[in-house]
Amino acid sequence: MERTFLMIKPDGVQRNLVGEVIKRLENKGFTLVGLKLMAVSQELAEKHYDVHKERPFFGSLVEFIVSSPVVAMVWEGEGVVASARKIIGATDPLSAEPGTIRGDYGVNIGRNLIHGSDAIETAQREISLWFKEEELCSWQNTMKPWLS
Ligand code: RTP
Ligand code: MG
Repeated sequence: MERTFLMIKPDGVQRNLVGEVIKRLENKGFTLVGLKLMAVSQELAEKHYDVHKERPFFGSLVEFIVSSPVVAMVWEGEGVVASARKIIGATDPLSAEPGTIRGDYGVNIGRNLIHGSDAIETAQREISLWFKEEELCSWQNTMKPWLS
């Protein structure tokens, strides 16, 4: 089953949007398979954003990610990589559509609340960068027949 890596950035945690983000992914029908609140090391932040290392915003981006805890998550489901990117919205919150996380809550490109893997291969790389295999749980919903 397809998996993606999402990270609620320091601004999302500080603005108490952790529950809201999780709710939107749960409501869509995706399955949470990994979750941790963590302080990020300089090394991990630099590796994660390695693709942007020549960009002018790289230093301030890494500095922001290590400044305060983040919530790292792995979500599972059909088409979850692309779908989570849609739920998150465009990079610049001022261009992001209402109804998306960034469109509803973001105000600044450098404070856009959440990261989501941009492709299946990127997701695989990011999941193994942020999580050990034993930190991830594969599980099935066995409550459905019991509740309905
Ligand atoms: P992310 O990787 O965080 O999910 O965001 P994204 O794919 O939508 O955007 P990306 O191009 O990968 O950029 C990574 C993060 O860098 C910051 N950024 N600042 N012009 C700027 O100042 C600028 N451009 C990008 C954003 O926080 C973006 O999420
Ligand atoms: Mg990106």
